[in-house]
Parts: sequence; structure tokens; C-alpha cells
Amino acid sequence: MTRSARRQFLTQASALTAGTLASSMVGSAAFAQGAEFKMKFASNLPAIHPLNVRMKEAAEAILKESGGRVDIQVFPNNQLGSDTDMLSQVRSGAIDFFTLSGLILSTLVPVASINGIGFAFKDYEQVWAAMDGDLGAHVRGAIGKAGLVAFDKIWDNGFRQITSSSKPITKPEDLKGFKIRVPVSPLWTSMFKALDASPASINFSEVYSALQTKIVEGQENPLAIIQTAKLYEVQKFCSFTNHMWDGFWFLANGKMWEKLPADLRAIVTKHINAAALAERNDVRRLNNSVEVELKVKGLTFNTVDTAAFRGTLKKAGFYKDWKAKYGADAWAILEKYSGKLE
Ligand code: X2X
Repeated sequence: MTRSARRQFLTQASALTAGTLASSMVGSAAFAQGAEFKMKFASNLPAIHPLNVRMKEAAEAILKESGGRVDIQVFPNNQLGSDTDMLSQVRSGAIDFFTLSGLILSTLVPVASINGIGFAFKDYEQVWAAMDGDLGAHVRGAIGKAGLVAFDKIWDNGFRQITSSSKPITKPEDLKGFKIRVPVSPLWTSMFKALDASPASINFSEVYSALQTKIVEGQENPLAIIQTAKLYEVQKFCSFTNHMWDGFWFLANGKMWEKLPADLRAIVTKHINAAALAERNDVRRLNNSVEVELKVKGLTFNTVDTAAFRGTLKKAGFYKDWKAKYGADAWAILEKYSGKLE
């Protein structure tokens, strides 16, 4: 419950007689008043994105099952700052929980970008095998060493597609000099440089206005985000490049997490991981179904020969360079799921 919703509830409640009040206080608002652990969850996504919808449900379930002891407030839509800001806040403990793309987290934990290697995964079956398997475990281990806790189930962002206001991207040559926004992450910049584009690192909080004012021509994101963040209002074309899979690690501040009693940690863990699985289903369904809606809103879609884009990356030495950066061991874990990449 947001602060204003709670205030509204209390105003309404105070108008009731004592008897009705007592019986109406069995809901979550009664618990929220005296929560022993008041916590903040933050994300860069709109409130209507499945990640925040499922997170809100989880927060309510946690409040209830903990008997009102754990009250997690949900702050969507960069309300607490850009990803860069929120990452430092979750490290300092100003935010308790934060969902962040592994690729952006790689500014702190280098190996966390490994799932974003261009065209590594061909479908969700490979993605979940890797991320719920050894690759995810390897990355979570590295995150743990950086003072953050990553929950077992990574949340889905999706396979990313390129949008543009200037021209459709149909072949690798169309990206030559193309001004494209990428999130703040060395892997993203490196990949679009290898594709000969002109990438600009911009936090998601600034993407809509950067596209609107044409600071950049295009950006890349899964359809669920193009839809829920209304990027279709400032873009004309969408190319199904599926150039990488991206997910959100559910992060907790390590010190806060250690201080939380074990029984409460178990309740939080259970509901957060269940919400992640529900969110994966929602996002997959959304990504498969919104194309029609986005066409009505004016986006023109095209498919591409992804092998051609992958060939360009290979020729530019992209796979060789990143294998050297991650090291042969981490690369071998990735290739166990993706097949040989070089
Ligand atoms: O910044 C983006 O483009 C987004 C919303 O997809 C991520 O968080 C990586």
C-alpha cells in the first residue's frame, strides 16, 4: 500500500464506528502500520510492467504471511533515481531490494553481463536452463562477493529488438553510424560498436525524452517494454533482431539481508522467487502478443537474418574479445548452454 493510499484508508477508517473499524482492520493496512521491517523495493520499469505487478503481489503476500512484520514498499518507474543511482543506493542500504539488468550490474560485477553476449541464446529453453543452472549460479556467486545478494530466480526482461525513428534496420549495414541508445554497460557499448553503430550510454529514466528530442535515432528493448513505457509514441520502426536476452537480478543489500531473522528471510525468498516465475510467464505472453497492438499504434515491423548480424560481430572479434575478458572458465559455462560461440 502506498503512503497516500494508506492515508486514504485511515481517513475512511476513522469515519467508521469502533465496531466496524475492528472488523475492517484485518486487511493488510492494519499490519502495515507497525511493521518491524519497513523496506524499499525499487525498479526502473513502469508500474504496469509485469515485474512491478508481480512484485506488488509478492509484497502483499509477504506482509500477510509475516504477520505484518515485513512491509516492502514498491517504488517503480525510477522514482528513486536512475539505475546508476539505485545501484549505489542498494549498495549503501538506502534501498533494500532492487531489480537490475545483469548487464548494468556488470559495472560492479564484470561477469554479470555474460548472458547478454550477442545471439548467445536461441530461445527461452536455453535461457532458463543456463540462468537457473550453472551460469546463473556462477554469476550469483560473483554478486555475493560484491556485498549484494541475488535471489535464485532471475526475472525476465526478454529478447531485445531494435527500434528506430529514422529507418528500419533490415541488415547489418543499416546500423552503420546509427545513433542508438544503449543502457550504461560496457558490453552493450562494445556490441553496438562492433556492429559499427554509434551507441550512446543513457539510463532508462532518460530514454523516452532522448528519443523524443532525437538525441538518438533508436534504442533496443523487448516488446513488453516498448509497450509499457510507450516508446512506440516516439519510434516508427521495430526490427526483430533478438540480438540478446536480458534479465533482472533481484538484489538485496547484503547487510540488511543478514540482519533479517531466518524465518522472515524464508518468507521473503519464497514469495519473491514465486513472483519471478509468474513474471516470466507474463512477460513471455506479453512479448508474444503485443505486436498486433503496437502495429495499431503505428510501429512498422520487420524481421532480419540474424546470422548476418552475428557474422558481423564475429568478424569484428567481438566473441574473442569477450571470451578473454570473462576468462575461459566462465565462457565454457556459457557455451555449455549456448553451444560454441566463436
Ligand atoms: O534500460 C533498459 O533498456 C532496460 C529497461 O531494458 C533495462 O533495465 C536493461
